[in-house]
Amino acid sequence: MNSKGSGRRRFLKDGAALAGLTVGAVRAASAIPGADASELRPNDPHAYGERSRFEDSTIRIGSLGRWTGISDFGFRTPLQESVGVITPPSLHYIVSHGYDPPDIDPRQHRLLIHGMVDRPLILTMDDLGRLPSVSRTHFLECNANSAPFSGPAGAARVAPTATIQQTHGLTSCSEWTGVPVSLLLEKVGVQTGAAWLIAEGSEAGEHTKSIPLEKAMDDLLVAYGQNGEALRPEQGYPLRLLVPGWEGINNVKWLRRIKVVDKPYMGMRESTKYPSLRMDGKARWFQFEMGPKSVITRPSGGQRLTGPGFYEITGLAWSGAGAIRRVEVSTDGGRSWKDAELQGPVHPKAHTRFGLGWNWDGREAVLQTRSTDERGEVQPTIEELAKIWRVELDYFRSTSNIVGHFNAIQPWEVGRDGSVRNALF
Ligand SMILES: Nc1nc2c(c(=O)[nH]1)N[C@H]1C(S)=C(S)[C@@H](COP(=O)(O)O)O[C@H]1N2
Ligand SMILES: [Mo]
Repeated sequence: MNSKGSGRRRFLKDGAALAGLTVGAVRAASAIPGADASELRPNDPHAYGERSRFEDSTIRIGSLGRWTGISDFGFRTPLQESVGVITPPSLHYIVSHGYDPPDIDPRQHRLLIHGMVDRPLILTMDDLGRLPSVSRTHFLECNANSAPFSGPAGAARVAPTATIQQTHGLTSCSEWTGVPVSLLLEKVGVQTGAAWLIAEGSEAGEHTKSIPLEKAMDDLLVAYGQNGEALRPEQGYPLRLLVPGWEGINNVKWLRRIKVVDKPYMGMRESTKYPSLRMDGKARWFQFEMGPKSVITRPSGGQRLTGPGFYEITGLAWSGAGAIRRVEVSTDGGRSWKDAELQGPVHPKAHTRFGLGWNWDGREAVLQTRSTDERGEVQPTIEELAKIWRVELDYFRSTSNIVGHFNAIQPWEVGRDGSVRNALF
């Protein structure tokens, strides 16, 4: 860390290295030999690998998937088949508010950083590639993940037959590679009085989000890499903002502009869509950080145990506050709990795989987990969540608002026939 930090400072002091990165000094896209797309993608099935024809998991659930534009809640990670903590890019969930991914040529793409800064910058992808990079493992989660009512594309209330892909599939975890936003902000020179960033995407709808400067200086990245390759178009190719641990909406895809300002913009996301309305008519505003959460991925809803005997109960835990410290498993509906084993390394603000051996005796059982993060916060039951929200328990079961930040403990009920059902709703 330290050596990296001082290296970065050296790099910044070396003015010559960044001399080209100023407004007006944008270089023409460099001539890459063979940069024609057809030449870059030879027609050879082994040139870019495919999985075995026996593997068929996808992010598409039945006929869901198109509401407006590409998705809005349609494409969810099949967590029931997940192993380890990394989501393959092709199985990353997608939420885009009404627009297909723009077809961006990285040689034409620019990132503008301006507003309350001394030296505004326009960066090419090449410029970004010359800066010191970091790679960090972080989850992304839509704030609507696990909402009891999953909206038009989810077409209804979460049913007892729902799979984990339906209930929890709006989260994925990747190793992201990019440049710390703090480095870029140091370079442009943030003026006194500045307190927020406004980040803007390149799609026709210009998705825009306000983010506090303090968070930006802490751990934001502009990311161009995802699990060892360039971002997928659906994930924001060629550049996205990564806002570790905060609700998905902040992670602006197809990022083209960061404006440094003194106040948040009360845009559509800040004012109408993202505050959650409560039963008493009040609303929760500016919630950013995702709370501690965990879920058993195997066995989970829709799966079937093939007979009594040994099974490893395994799943994922994560928290926007930092690292997961503890995951407890109950096989009796929450009466007793045992500590699961965490698979290391445990990355902060990342999916963390846990496991616990279990001998199923063939009788009905209710399996559930609860996680604790490094801040000591414990994942709530649905009853506790209702108290935190100051709503009746029934609110979660009856509302047709999308309940954001729903991180209640998820029970799965194992029947005598080995079938597994959602026991929360
Ligand atoms: N430009 C842009 N960025 C966006 C969105 C969008 O519609 N446009 N959707 C946001 C929402 S609501 C979520 S949950 C995440 C989803 O990221 P993913 O599609 O890579 O999983 O992207 C966020 N960034
Ligand atoms: Mo989202």
